[in-house]
Amino acid sequence: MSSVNALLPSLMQRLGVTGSAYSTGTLPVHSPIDGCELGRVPTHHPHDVAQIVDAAHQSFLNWRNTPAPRRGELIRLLGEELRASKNDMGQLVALEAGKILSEGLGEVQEMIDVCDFAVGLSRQLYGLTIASERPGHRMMETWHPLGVVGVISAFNFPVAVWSWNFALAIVCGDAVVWKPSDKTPLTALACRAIFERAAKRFGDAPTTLLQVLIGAADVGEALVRHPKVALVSATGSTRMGREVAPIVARRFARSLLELGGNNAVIITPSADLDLAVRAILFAAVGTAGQRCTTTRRLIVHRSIRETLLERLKKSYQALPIGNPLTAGTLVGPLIGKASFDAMQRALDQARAEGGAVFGGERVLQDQFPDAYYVRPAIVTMPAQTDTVREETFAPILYVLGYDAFEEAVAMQNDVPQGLSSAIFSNDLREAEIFLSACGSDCGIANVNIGTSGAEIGGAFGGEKETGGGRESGSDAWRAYMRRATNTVNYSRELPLAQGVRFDV
Ligand code: UN1
Repeated sequence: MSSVNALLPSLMQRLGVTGSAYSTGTLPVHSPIDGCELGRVPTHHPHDVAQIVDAAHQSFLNWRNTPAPRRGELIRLLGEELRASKNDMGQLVALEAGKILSEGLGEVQEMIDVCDFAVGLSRQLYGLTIASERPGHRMMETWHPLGVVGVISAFNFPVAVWSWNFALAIVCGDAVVWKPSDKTPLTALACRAIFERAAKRFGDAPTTLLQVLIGAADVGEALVRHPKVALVSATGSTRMGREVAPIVARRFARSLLELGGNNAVIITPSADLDLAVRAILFAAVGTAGQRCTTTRRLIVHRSIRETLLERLKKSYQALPIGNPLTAGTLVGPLIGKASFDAMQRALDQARAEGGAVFGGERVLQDQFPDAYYVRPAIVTMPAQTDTVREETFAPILYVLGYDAFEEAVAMQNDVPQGLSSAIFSNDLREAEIFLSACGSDCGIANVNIGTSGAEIGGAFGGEKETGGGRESGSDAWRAYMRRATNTVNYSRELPLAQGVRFDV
């Protein structure tokens, strides 16, 4: 037993997951920290899905009649349970996804924050009243629970992204079937156990409000195809989204997609470079480059490119890379070998396209022969080539130069993805243009902060190949409800709209 999986049993016990739940199955779960096997989780088969969705639908039929503020109470209790489990859950995220502890804890905090947000929302799910053109009539919009929500989440935010969907869906009166990444089923089992504690304290929540589907893509596909799944909220690669979206569209259900990003930071001549360097480091190498908001491109004014590059390279050389559970580590492992191979392939392609690669090599191989630690890479590119325009889920930062500001904005937008973006500038005009209609085309556009680490209060998501969905804060709740337009006639006449006469 490695020192990593020795931590697991007591952690899982405190979180409320019994040993058999992760030791008696066929799906092996490995820790990216040292490659050790953490457990073997029982999996579902695609033909189990129909029954699971039917059970969720039964819960929905019942739950939709519970008043929304009372539904909020369940999420308030979930927030309390998450607070009590924050340390353990943060550690489990670190063990299973390889995040440094501070980021594991941050992810749990993100869950707590969205619970608080959803509790407030549970008293604010309101629609408009609209002036009717007819005398003695009133029009209004009402928002009703939608049905069963299928949540498909990725390994890199194994619990926070689920909670964005779950907390909102539950206060909106829906039931959830969750298919976590098959790389991170343990954190999903722990979330379920935590939720079950909240549900027990709540008293009368339907038992199948949350069901966890463990398995490979075929199980996810069965979920996506099921006619009773009213909304499919899927987070992951653009390739996955391309498969999911047409299936959901064919049955006229809804999808909420949060797919790939290729996030850029523009560094202008007036930028505060101290601030910029710190922000770039967190966004480019944090989570070992495995956030969908990771900074993948730097578009730097040529007058400061060399200065910035030198500072970045110096910082990159000093990065503490290693076991994410060790205090002081800032860069943990990649999720696995396939990620490492994809990174090396991208670096080779970048070289072939004229790029100069700094870093990017595997490190700590002697200490961790079965895990994949890399030195984050900086790649100076002559132009925005095909490789730069692709999202590689690894810490590669492509550096491009610009002369005219319009050129920088055009370059930022000239990629297929549209998730997050940022500008570092103390020039008000540049900053405002970047945020304007002719500026960044992304769902997230920031000034003097990096591309990653968004708060939950804003709507999260992006345009183009990022899929167009918005999750988490703002009015993202509307995706989890259906809207009805109601016209009420309180007169004794029956006037028709548009002045139509139909006298019988
Ligand atoms: C993701 O990588 O899928 O803004 C989500 C951020 C986090 C969420 C990332 N709050 O980086």
